[in-house]
Amino acid sequence: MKKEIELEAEVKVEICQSVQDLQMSFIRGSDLFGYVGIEAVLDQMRSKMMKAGVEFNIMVVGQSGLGKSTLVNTLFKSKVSRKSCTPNYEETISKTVKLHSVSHVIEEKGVKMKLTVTDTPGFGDNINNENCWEPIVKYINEQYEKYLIEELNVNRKRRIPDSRVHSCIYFLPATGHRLRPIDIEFMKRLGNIVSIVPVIAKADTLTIEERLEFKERIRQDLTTNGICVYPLKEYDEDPEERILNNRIRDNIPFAVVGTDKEHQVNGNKVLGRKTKWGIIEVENVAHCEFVNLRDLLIRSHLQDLKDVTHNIHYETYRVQRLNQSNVNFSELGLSTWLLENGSGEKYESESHL
Ligand SMILES: Nc1nc2c(ncn2[C@@H]2O[C@H](COP(=O)(O)OP(=O)(O)OP(=O)(O)O)[C@@H](O)[C@H]2O)c(=O)[nH]1
Ligand SMILES: [Mg+2]
Repeated sequence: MKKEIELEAEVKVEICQSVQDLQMSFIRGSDLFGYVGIEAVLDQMRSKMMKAGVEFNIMVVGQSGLGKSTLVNTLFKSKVSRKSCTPNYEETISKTVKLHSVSHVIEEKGVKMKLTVTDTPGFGDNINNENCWEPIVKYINEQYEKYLIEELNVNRKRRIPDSRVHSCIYFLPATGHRLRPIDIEFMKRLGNIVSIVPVIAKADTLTIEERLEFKERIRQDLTTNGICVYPLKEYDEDPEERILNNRIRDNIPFAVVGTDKEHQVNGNKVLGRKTKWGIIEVENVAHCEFVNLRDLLIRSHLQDLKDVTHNIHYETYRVQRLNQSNVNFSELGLSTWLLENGSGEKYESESHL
């Protein structure tokens, strides 16, 4: 109650300062003679949201052969969209050679989500891996640029299509040692432009102790090298969120296992990797942390990831871009032209709608 009165006083001062000669009176719910229905705004927002749907874009990045493409398939074949995709057991995953996006529209309880996952070619195959982050950084910035151009357009669309990367899953090899210089360099660059969620790839190759110790060492290395990974402490909005996010921060990087195969376990079909000594169940929290990753991305932090992308990363890009070019329409035209005609590359995308 005390807090409420303080808050009310604060709001009054703020409003009166900003709007002079304004008389304000505050009526609390309990003082009302009847029900006005303010809370119904939540239903209105829900209904609008259900109609509009949600767009969410994930990107997978890391050294070649760590299981990025496999994990993309795992995401689509796991509970996220099991119903909406037809498993193709014949298909084998081959080496990814170019940036490639796959979209699925997933519907649950009337809410539609267009989930797009961008798979990237792995780095580390060349003798010289200098600047191997450049194509990824370029792709991420190009999506900001596309959004910016739409936003600045005189006849802009009511809903700007959003291809910005909301989350970048960064794959670390399960070496059991420490972060490698190449991962440090890569993540340092990415951390400034996108929300990174680091994961330990092929975690089935580590024992429980090795996994725990490796995770601890990675957390130390991330801190000592000043690498920004999601969720960042400075963006926690309240103590409640801080507690939730601290739990995630204490648990990253998630040790994941990927597969695109289903097996029978106790009469149930489960996504897993069949080995000589048994089946590693991808969606079993006792076996690996794939579910923790999926829950973070979809169940608990999807909206926050979108907000951070829009309010922090895109905003930084927008300010830099407008300052540097002092945007005028002729330049805008040029940028549009560059994007449409390929400032170089065109990326492949595929939709399963
Ligand atoms: N043990 C184990 N093997 C995995 C796992 N995930 C994928 N693999 C295997 O690792 C190999 C490479 O997997 P990909 O998904 O093609 O790896 P990638 O990171 O996409 O590779 P590039 O496209 O070259 O960058 C395949 O043989 C997979 O079956 C995992 O979690 N554990
Ligand atoms: Mg691949």
